[in-house]
Amino acid sequence: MTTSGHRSGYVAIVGRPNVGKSTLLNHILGTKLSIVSFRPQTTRNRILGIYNQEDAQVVFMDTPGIHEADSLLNKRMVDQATRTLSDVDVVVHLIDPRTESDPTEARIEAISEAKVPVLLVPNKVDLVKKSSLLPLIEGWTRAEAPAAIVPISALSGDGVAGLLDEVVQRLPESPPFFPKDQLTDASERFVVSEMIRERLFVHLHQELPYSIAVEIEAFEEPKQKSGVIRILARIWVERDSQKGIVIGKGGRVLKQVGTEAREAIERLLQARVHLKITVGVDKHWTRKQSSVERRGHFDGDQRQ
Ligand SMILES: Nc1nc2c(ncn2[C@@H]2O[C@H](COP(=O)(O)OP(=O)(O)OP(=O)(O)O)[C@@H](O)[C@H]2O)c(=O)[nH]1
Ligand SMILES: [Mg+2]
Repeated sequence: MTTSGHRSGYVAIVGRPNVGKSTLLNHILGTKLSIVSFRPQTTRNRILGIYNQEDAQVVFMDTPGIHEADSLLNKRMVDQATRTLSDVDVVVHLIDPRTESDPTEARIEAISEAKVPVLLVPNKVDLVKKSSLLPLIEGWTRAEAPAAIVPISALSGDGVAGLLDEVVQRLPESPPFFPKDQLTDASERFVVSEMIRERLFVHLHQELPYSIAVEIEAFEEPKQKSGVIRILARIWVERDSQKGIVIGKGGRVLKQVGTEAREAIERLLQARVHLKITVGVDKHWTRKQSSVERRGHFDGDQRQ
């Protein structure tokens, strides 16, 4: 393959929690790689998703939402997002036009100070009137001086092709960094643990999802190609009382989570899966350095 005319680069997708970063990555990839929920702070790690077209490879990095972090776990998440800003070619900054119309309040310093082109992307435009975008765009142009402004709906895909064009034209000429059929650098184990965590985010109430980590304890490939993949997962909670809630009356919650997660994992791995989930207690793990590193998959686990 000749490299002339081929562009490659790294692109960070950043913004406040819940603005639609993971939804955008999944839409671009045409597959569900990064977990999505209606709750803020769903994504905990930097998730790398590789988009390929004939003359370009874009390595997108989905990041945790940037916010005022309190707990050790949250601080670690925000740290993952802001550190990403320094190793990319382009930054895609998603904003929610409903809650971030005023850039004097919503501006994130670390993004404004990024040394690479920033594309400002008002997302969820399916939920707002077109006329409300104009003043917003004027304000943000003054505040952040973005290289371009591209309104989109990550959910419907409206505007996403235009955003991809804006991204690709700003990447340097370079051969691809990854094989052209590779989707991510995350391990199957990590992505599988995320699918389970997403279902917990959807089914558990209030603060409980934020106390949860998922660990894959065994992942057995089948002996024959058409066989069943056997996965043993453990859900970690912080307190004894949380264990019962995760299991639910008569095991109902855990059963539902398990069924839905198994279906998602089967779609992802294109194989039949047997999934067994148990629940363990690691007291106050979100406040303990070593547990946050291990249970939060910050210690390089995604790439195992
Ligand atoms: N209507 C509408 N909803 C959207 C759009 N994009 C995302 N959402 C919804 O917004 C919610 C949050 O989406 P995520 O993709 O998880 O947001 P995120 O920025 O990755 O959130 P964190 O990982 O928590 O920082 C989900 O309920 C999505 O379905 C959009 O363009 N339109
Ligand atoms: Mg996310």
